[in-house]
Amino acid sequence: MAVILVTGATAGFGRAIAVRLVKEGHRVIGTGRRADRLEALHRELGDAFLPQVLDVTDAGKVAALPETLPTDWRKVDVLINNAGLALGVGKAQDSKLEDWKTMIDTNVTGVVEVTRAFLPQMIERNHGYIITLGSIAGTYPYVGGNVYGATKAFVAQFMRNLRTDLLGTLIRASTIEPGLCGGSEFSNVRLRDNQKAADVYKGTDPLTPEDIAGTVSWLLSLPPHVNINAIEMMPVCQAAGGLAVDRK
Ligand code: NDP
Ligand code: 8X3
Repeated sequence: MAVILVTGATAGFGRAIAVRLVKEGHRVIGTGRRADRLEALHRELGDAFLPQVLDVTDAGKVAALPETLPTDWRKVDVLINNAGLALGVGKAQDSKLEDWKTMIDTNVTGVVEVTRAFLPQMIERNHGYIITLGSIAGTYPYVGGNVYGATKAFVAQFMRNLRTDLLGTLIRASTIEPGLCGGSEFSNVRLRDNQKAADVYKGTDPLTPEDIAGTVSWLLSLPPHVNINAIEMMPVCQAAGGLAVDRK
């Protein structure tokens, strides 16, 4: 059974992943900014869950995390870079620069810094698995996807390059790229409006956080010589859109 660090375990995918992996017998370190949510999860899951308040945009705290973990939690076998967010659905010309910076700080710099913090111990042990949440938005452009999609394209290429650098080691690296997924706070955060967020999923049968947790669980069940580079997953009710044409 593994020690697994899940960033962004206070809601949505991260929470579902933590719950599933603890139920499967793993020990899970769950991070996020909301201490009350982490404490509630600790009460629910017991001592197989270690809550760690962490803002992934706090570079100093991220770098210090491996050494500040309790000694019997320090050998992290699996890192799941899940914390992330989208802010806004406006076109580039209508978007707020501050929102763009927050997405880059969280989805790009946060992922890079957390990964860099845990790589040395994985290299030292020649053992480990890094799984990062990308998105279909990193592959398919859509109106309002601008910087969010670009951060997820970064994640996809970062993970491909990481995998290349790790060739010759036993460390694995995978990206999960989901499409429309309900049951998380993603759209509430993005739209800053709970009614509009609920409307995003009206009439659809979207993926669920449990579907993502199941995918993580499947990845972890594979034999150690198998590396899944990337998984793109959508609900049956979604498909990649066609190319846009402006007709006068
Ligand atoms: P949620 O909003 O439900 O959860 C996001 C999690 O990220 C929360 O636990 C939040 O914790 C954490 N987080 C955000 N910012 C920070 C930060 N600065 N420091 C630490 N933690 C942070 O979203 P989802 O579960 O839906 O999304 C999880 C991941 O999956 C994201 O990377 C998202 O981009 C990606 N994704 C989501 C899809 C969807 O449709 N839902 C589809 C494809 C990809 P807290 O606020 O407590 O810090
Ligand atoms: C979330 C999926 O389509 O809203 O990454 O960008 S989408």
